[in-house]
Parts: sequence; structure tokens; C-alpha cells
Amino acid sequence: MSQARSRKVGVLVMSYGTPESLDQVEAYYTHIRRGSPPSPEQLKELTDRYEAIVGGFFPLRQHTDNQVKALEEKLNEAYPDIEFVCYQGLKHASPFIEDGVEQMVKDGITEAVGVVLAPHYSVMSVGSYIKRAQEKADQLGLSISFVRSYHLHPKLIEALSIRVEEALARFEGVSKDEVLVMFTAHSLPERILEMKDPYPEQLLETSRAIVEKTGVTRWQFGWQSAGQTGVPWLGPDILDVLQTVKDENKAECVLVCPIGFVSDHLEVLYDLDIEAKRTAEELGLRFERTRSLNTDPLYMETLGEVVHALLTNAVKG
Ligand code: FEC
Repeated sequence: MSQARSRKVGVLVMSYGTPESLDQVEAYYTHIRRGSPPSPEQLKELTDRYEAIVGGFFPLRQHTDNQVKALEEKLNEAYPDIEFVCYQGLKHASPFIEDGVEQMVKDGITEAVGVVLAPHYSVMSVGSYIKRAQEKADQLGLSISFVRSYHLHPKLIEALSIRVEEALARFEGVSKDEVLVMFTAHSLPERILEMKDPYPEQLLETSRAIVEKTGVTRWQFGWQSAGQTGVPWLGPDILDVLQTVKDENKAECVLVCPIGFVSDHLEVLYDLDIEAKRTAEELGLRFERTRSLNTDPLYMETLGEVVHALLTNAVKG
């Protein structure tokens, strides 16, 4: 079948990365902290969070593996004239972004595209993945172009809207208008605002597109998972939003939709399912969360289409 394919393209699929076992948490955390090891207290706090989610299992690795495989299948099925080979490149774990680029070159790939498993662009998130991949590609003489964001892709919005509707139905006996839908994403240091970074606006655009498609009437955006780095991070934090919801009697039911994440991992399974849920319940609020995208076919089609569009534009351009 691959004989009919006239062109071969390497796809660097980039994701955050996670440890493979509890004894790797320190090295992983040190990498996130740009080489500065965490204190014993910080390490314990993070290890405890991993242990709390599913007994020290690291779901992000499995989800990323599955997403990369599903995307490769989707691309090869949808575009029979091109042979697509997907490579994994992780930000904070092995195989690192640079390893993925190197492997493409070793395999004889001469044309490549990079895409991040995160729909919204910030210079501090997607921008930093792209920078590292571009630097390695330049070093090795590989031609590579990048998808920067896909936060308004109709199939992404459809997949997220389906999840919002399905989760709203979980509040039995409560009408849609009584539930406050809280869209969330990973916070970043506030200084991105001075840089006119598109991240906050793109997140609001995704939120508004879902609201429009689902007819949700009460909604709010909140930031989650801010780091403890001694500099101000974007707010309001979702835990504070929950308090405000209670204080101002805005709603009794809260549905969290983490639009900034595409997989089940620590920031969803701990920060939302354990920490935010506990806070909500202490405040007497009913709490639900939308299902993660993981390998949802609509999400895989979104990725396939944005990768393919980049190749088409590259030919035209
Ligand atoms: O399940 C897992 O093992 C990994 C879950 C995970 C995801 C994730 C996504 C994002 N982060 C983003 C920004 C930052 C910034 C810092 C930072 C720190 C951490 C720490 C852990 C962690 N992040 Fe993360 N992030 C995940 C996990 N993140 C663990 C360290 C402990 C902590 O702060 O809780 C601060 C770095 C510093 O110290 O300077 C900034 C952004 C995303 C979403 C986009 C993406 O996926 O790339 C933005 C998943």
C-alpha cells in the first residue's frame, strides 16, 4: 500500500512528558525546574500527588503513546498519497523533543511537521516546544514547520461541546441554566501579559465557541495549577473562583471543563478530581468534570487536519 505513496513526511508529536516510575520523579522535577533540584519537601509533595492519583501510575505516558499511534493511523488513512511517520518528542522526559528530531534524521526523513498536544499557543508553552525542535532541526539540517495552535478547529470544539453536554446531563434533576461551567487551563506567570501573548485570548475564544455551540448560559474562565515560583501567576485561580461562586450564590452546581489539556494526567486527575472537587464539596457545591479528549476520533481528526493543512500551505507557499 505504501508503494502508492509519493511523499514521506515525519510528524514530531510533542507532549509534556511524565516520569515512568516514582524513582524518576526527582529527575523529572529537576528538568521542569531547569536543572535546579527540588527541596525534599517539594519532592515529597509532588510524589504524594502522583501516588494519590492512581497509586503511583503515570497515565500521561500511556495517553501520549496512544495519541501518537492513533494520529499516525488517522493521517495514513485520510491522506493515502503521503506516508506519515509519527515521532514522539517530550518536553520534560525521554524521548525528549531533541531525541525525536534526531530519530527522524536517522530514519532519513527530509520533510517534517511538528505539532504539540496542547491547542493554545503561548510563548512559554507551545512556543518553547517549537524553539527546541527548531534548534535541533537547524543543527541537523532538517526542514520542519510547525502547527502553532488549533484552538478553534471545528472538530475540537465539537468534541469539547459533546463532553460539556454529556457532563451537564450528569447533574440529575438540574437544568442546564443552573450549572456554572468553568473552563480552565494551566496558569502561567503574569509577565506573559506584557508580552502580548495570545494564550489568554485563545482560551477565551475556545470557551466562547463551546458556549455558543452548547447554549450554556452561565460560565466563567479560571486558571489552575499555578506554580509556587515566587512570581505572580495569572488568576483567578479556580479554587478562589469556587469560593466566589459560593459567596455570591452564583450556582450550586459547577462543571469544570479543562480546555487547556487534552489528556488525563496529574493536573486533571489530582488538581481537579481531588483538590478542586474537595474544595467544592467543602463549600457545599456539586462538582463534575468533563471527560478528557485522550484519543477521541474528533481530536485525532483535528490533529490530522492541521498537520495536513500545514503541508498543503507549504507546497502552495
Ligand atoms: O501527569 C504528569 O506527569 C504531567 C502533568 C503536567 C502537565 C503540565 C502541563 C503544563 N504545564 C505548564 C506550565 C508549567 C510551568 C511550570 C510547571 C510546573 C509543573 C510541575 C509539574 C507539572 N508542571 Fe506543568 N504540567 C504538568 C506537571 N508547569 C509536576 C512542577 C510542580 C508544580 O509546579 O506543580 C513551572 C516551572 C518552573 O518551576 O519554572 C510554567 C503548561 C502546561 C499546558 C501545556 C502543555 O501541556 O505543555 C502551560 C500536562
